[in-house]
Amino acid sequence: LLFAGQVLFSFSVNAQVKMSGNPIVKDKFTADPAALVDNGTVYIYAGHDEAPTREQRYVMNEWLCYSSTDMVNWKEHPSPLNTKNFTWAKGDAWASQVIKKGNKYYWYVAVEHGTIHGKAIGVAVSDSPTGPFTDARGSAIITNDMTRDTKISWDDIDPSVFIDDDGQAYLFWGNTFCYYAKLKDNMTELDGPIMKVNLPTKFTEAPWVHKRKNWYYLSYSIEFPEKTVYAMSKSINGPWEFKGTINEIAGNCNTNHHAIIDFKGKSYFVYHNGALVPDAGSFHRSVCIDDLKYNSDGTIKRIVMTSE
Ligand code: FUB
Repeated sequence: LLFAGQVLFSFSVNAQVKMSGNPIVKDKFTADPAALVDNGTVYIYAGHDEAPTREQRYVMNEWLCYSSTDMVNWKEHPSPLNTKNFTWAKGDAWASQVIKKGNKYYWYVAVEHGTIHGKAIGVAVSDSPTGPFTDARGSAIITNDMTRDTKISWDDIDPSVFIDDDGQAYLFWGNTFCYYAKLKDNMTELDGPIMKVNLPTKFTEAPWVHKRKNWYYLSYSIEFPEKTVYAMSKSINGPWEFKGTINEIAGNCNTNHHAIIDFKGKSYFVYHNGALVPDAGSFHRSVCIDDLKYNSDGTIKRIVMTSE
């Protein structure tokens, strides 16, 4: 017996499936997408919303990985990372991002710390974009610090990593406040102090940093339900000028976590919404992809969310 809208498991791990539209994964709930382009392939890394369909809470134990060479046919890989891979963590496979440096792939994740109250950020490493990944440090790179800015224990979430043209890597993250710090060449240690991004708007969470034609873009979620907005700067250190909304509230879902990539001459906005099972709400999310287009001055046109 199926609940209305319950997802059927219709294909197996590693299957090559032709997805005919959004959401790109239809056999399970996927959230907080990050995207990586590597050697002519797009990899999507997502959290797995595992709560029973009627439960309105996050149950997230593992991250998932999908790849495509044409943005239409997606291959599911065996889950390359689980909160259990971080012995110091006690659960919550929240938002993450994978980046390549040299021949290694670094996966930054937010999890619940086992002994320090609150969320923390860890990093795993692999020789392959599909894993297996192992904890790169044996400890968190960022832990909750009640003295830093907020009195909340979940402000160290949503890591987003960016490598500038000169090879310097930066880690951005946050909830309520957006933080950033330089990373050392080994990608596993901070290189200098944690800084706060001065943004012209309120910030909720989900920063994503990318660069195009000498402009830095910082896109992020605001308000609840969330919409995705962005600011631009000529420097990674700001000042950031607010430019507007990229994506409206992704219907039927409180959050709107996103990634922005270029692939084979086009730009894409990767995000999640609650469209797969319309009455399942904010804890049963699904990754979608739509075209992202720039104006001639570098500003971003609003996303048109589609089911295509
Ligand atoms: O998936 C858990 C949290 O929900 C993420 O960390 C946020 O970005 C929001 O999508």
